[in-house]
Amino acid sequence: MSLAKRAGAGLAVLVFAGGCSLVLDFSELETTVDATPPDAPVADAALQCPASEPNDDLATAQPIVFGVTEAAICGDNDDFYAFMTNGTDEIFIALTYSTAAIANDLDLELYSQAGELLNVASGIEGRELVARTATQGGGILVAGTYVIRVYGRSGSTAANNDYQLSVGTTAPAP
Ligand SMILES: [Ca+2]
Ligand SMILES: [Ca+2]
Repeated sequence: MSLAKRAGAGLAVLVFAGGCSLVLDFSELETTVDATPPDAPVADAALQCPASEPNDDLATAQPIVFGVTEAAICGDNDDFYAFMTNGTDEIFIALTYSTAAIANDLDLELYSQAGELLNVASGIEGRELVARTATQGGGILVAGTYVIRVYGRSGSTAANNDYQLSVGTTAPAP
């Protein structure tokens, strides 16, 4: 084979030394490549709204394991998540969301299972972080179950935003 050249949209022609050629049609392949990759951010918050419902109060907090949870606040209620810790690990909770509109700002709170508010993160930069270490956030959490609340800023019932909630024992990348 001596040469490969384009022969128009979606086509390639391979010319072989013997004089024959082969036309390859990539049109269908190119269409497939345009499809949204599976890890792309979800553009429409409504798509994620039912993902973890109902989880609208402390009592119905959805149990989660350490890792990343993707969901959305869709104007009508808060999202609550419960996790367990062993009393020795540092705990880092990071909430990331779009800042395209201030009305869709999201905030983050951490509660004890009994409902005591322990930490609040309520900035407007698209990323809220609660860290519980020996020197941050009030110290290492004692062993037990805790509840995370994700909600529209100032209790807004109009917030409509996707988010990623990361919970783990190592500090997330800045
Ligand atoms: Ca909810
Ligand atoms: Ca916020």
